[in-house]
Formats: sequence, structure tokens, C-alpha cells
Amino acid sequence: MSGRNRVRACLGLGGNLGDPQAAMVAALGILDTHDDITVTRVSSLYRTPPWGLVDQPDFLNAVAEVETSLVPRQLLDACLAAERALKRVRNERWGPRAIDLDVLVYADRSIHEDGLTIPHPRIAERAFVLVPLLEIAPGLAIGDKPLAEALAKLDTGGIDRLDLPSDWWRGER
Ligand code: A4P
Ligand code: MG
Repeated sequence: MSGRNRVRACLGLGGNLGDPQAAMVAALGILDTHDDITVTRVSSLYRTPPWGLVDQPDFLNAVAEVETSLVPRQLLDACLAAERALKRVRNERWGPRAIDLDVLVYADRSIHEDGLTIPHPRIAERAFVLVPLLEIAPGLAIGDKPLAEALAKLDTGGIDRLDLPSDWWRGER
């Protein structure tokens, strides 16, 4: 990675079509080989009940910490490019998808621009984000609310941590 200032960001990964674990391995591989992104930590993989549109298969979810010299918009673009490379079909909002990448947080920045909101606006409502995020970034707060406080208000029923090696995300690379 170049000598420019690097910051820490967290990405949310989810999917419930095809082989989401393989899609996440591939997405994290694409991001990690990007010159300006290093994947520094990845949570366990969790099986989670669908949130929002509930009549769809269970999801797999994880959260990754990256170090990057990209600005937030460039990091989002890199995530969207990885999604496109994995041929995600964009259809129903909150509907089934092979891979979805969200920029959850970027350093301690708060951004409200066209097509880019950071922290991701629905983190505090989503146990499928908070459970893995708490695992890799327990000290994090969203606004001034600690993650654990937000999670205490949510139902974590049905969220199961998969029993995989901690480097599951490296796949067969
Ligand atoms: N966008 C703006 N800010 C951001 C950001 N911080 N990160 C824009 C990522 N994208 C951001 O994204 C639509 C556009 O949002 C992007 O092109 C970008 O310009 P999208 O992922 O296609 O939007 P969406 O999926 O239709 O809506 P949303 O609210 O992002 O849904 P999510 O968060 O993707 O949720 N249940 C479980 N258990 N697990 C899941 O992973 N996921 C969803 C989808 C629903 N239910 C789920 C899960
Ligand atoms: Mg999304």
C-alpha cells in the first residue's frame, strides 16, 4: 500500500443465494489484493435469520476490518466493483442476494452524501451486523452509543456462529 495516510474501516458482508461463503471469500480476496486496501481482521461467519423481508432463506453474515488509503467514496466504489465482479444481480430491496458489501464505518467519520451514508444508517437496528462487529471491534461506538448497548435492545435469536477456522475467509488462496 502507498505511503498515504491509512485509516481503519469496517465492512459488512452478507448473502443468502448460491454459496455466500464462497462469495465472501472471493470478495475479501478481491479487496485484499487491491493496492490500497488490506484486510486486517475478519469476524466469524454467522448464520442469521432474514431481516426486513423475512420470507427468504437465512443469510450468512460477517464483518471485516480493513486498512485503506482510499477515501470513503473510493472504498465504496471498490466494494461495488467487487460485488459486480461477483455478478450480483440487483433486484428487490432487502431481497435475496449472493453478496452484499456495505461500508459500515470509516474511521470516526460521519458522511451524508448522495449515494454514501457513513456510518451505515441501519447498523444499530441489525443484530446480524452488530454481533460480528462487536466480535472484531468491541470498543466501537455508533455516534455516542456503544455497540453492546445497541445490541442489548435487539433480538439475537437464531443467530448462529459457524464453527470454522478463524482464517475461513482466506479460502483456498
Ligand atoms: N450506499 C450508501 N451508503 C452506503 C454504505 N455505507 N455502504 C448506497 C454501502 N452502500 C451504501 O446498496 C444501494 C446503494 O446504497 C449502493 O449502491 C450505494 O450507493 P444496496 O446494498 O444495493 O442496497 P439495498 O441492499 O437495497 O439496501 P440496504 O439498506 O443497503 O440493504 P442492506 O443493508 O444491503 O440489507 N438479513 C440478514 N439476516 N442479513 C443480511 O445481510 N441484508 C439485507 C440487505 C436484508 N436482510 C438481511 C441482510
Ligand atoms: Mg447494502
